[in-house]
Amino acid sequence: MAATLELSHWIGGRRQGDDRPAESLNPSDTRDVVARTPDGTAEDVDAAVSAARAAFPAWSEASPEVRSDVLDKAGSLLMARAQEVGRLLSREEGKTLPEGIGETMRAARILKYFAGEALRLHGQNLASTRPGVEVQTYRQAVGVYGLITPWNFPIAIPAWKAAPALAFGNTVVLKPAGHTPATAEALVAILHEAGLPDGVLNMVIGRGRVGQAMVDHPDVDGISFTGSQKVGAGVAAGAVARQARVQLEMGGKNPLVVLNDADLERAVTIALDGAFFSTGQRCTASSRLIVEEGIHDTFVAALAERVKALRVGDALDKDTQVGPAVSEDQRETSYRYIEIAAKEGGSIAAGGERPQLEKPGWYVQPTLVTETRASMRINNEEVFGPVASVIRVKDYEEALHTANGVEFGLSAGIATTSLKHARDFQRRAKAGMVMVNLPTAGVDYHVPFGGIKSSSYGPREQGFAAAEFFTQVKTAYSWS
Ligand code: UN1
Repeated sequence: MAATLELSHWIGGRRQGDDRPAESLNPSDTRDVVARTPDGTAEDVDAAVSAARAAFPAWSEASPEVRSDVLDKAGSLLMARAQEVGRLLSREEGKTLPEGIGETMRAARILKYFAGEALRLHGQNLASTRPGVEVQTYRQAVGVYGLITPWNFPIAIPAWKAAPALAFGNTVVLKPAGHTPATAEALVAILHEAGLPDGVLNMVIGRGRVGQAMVDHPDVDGISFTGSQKVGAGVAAGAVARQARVQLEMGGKNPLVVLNDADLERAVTIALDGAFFSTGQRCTASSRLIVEEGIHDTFVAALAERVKALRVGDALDKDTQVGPAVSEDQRETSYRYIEIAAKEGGSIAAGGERPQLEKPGWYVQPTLVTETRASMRINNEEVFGPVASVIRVKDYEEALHTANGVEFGLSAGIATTSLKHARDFQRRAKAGMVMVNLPTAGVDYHVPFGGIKSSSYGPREQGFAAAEFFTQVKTAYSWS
């Protein structure tokens, strides 16, 4: 068994906190303790915010080249260690090794992308309505950002929040998810190794009270949060009450519409990927498969066969296609929803049972529930596991209506060979991201990410959109 890591907070460029009452376990084999960690307090957050505040003037006034170089170097270091860090990620989070390495590479590329963006921060020059007057807009660093990140993308999400914050001259306090502190720590350590000045990026490990202390701290200027809707609502309320900036990414109940004219093989492949890869633990997962009558039975039969063939196992085993759920809680949530769906009239076309594996881990058999109705709980509440449901519809209009009929609106997909329907769906799907003949999950890192309705709140993340949240605009007038 691999060694247990002894983690600390990072405050003011140093590791601090050697009382370690908490631990993160390997979900593939719960006898393996991945890391022991401190359990952060409001005092730790206060120390981290002070360090971030003290580091802000020099960092925000440094040449963008300084910030660009650090991010670029960190990206290169992370790429060079993608195997090792990806392995740690898979051991701690439970996604398969290729998924863990892939996510690590994605984080590295995000660092490099924002290394470029640091140099491209720009404003506008406008003619004033008054002759002789010039108007310019600038984007400037805001101050200290608090980042609250989830366990399901334990390195990519910290990277895609921290990289733009740092690129544009802000300083940061990061609270990584309790299940995956070691992976986030690897990122923080690499950024320091790349030359990040002390105090520019701090990390406090702990439970909800750490996040709450960040949300309530008068010296934190903005909060970026990815997690559940319930926690997100409290984060927003707390931040807005003291007029801090806030950005939330929450759940999804993402539809994949399959029309009669779809390429069957393509539709099955994207449904399988969207619903079950990364153990279905993606807010962009295709959890509702909305299938037109004419192709329904063929599609369901083909997909069920592929779902049954998925090999569930230890994330680090090379034959594994679906790793375990991250925790016992997440595993039980999947089985609870499978039971609710069956009680409400759904039928289990694949999975449903508990896999019998030798290792003690939080395994879930990928499950496909068919004959469901749009009003059922399985079609309205986020499961966050390898569970997808099928809704049969009579035509495209009913499919679109069903796709849009939930409170979430993150990603929406359609499998079709009809240009007319693809274009119409792009226009009318109520979602922040629309995918044609592609899985709803698995997005690019250099374009805006985010949803509408209950899925997101505040400016978009990633790509050129990240500057909206991580800078503030100044409008300068001059006459001479
Ligand atoms: C992806 O689908 O590639 O928490 C990313 C999540 C999302 C990220 C999904 N914020 O699942």
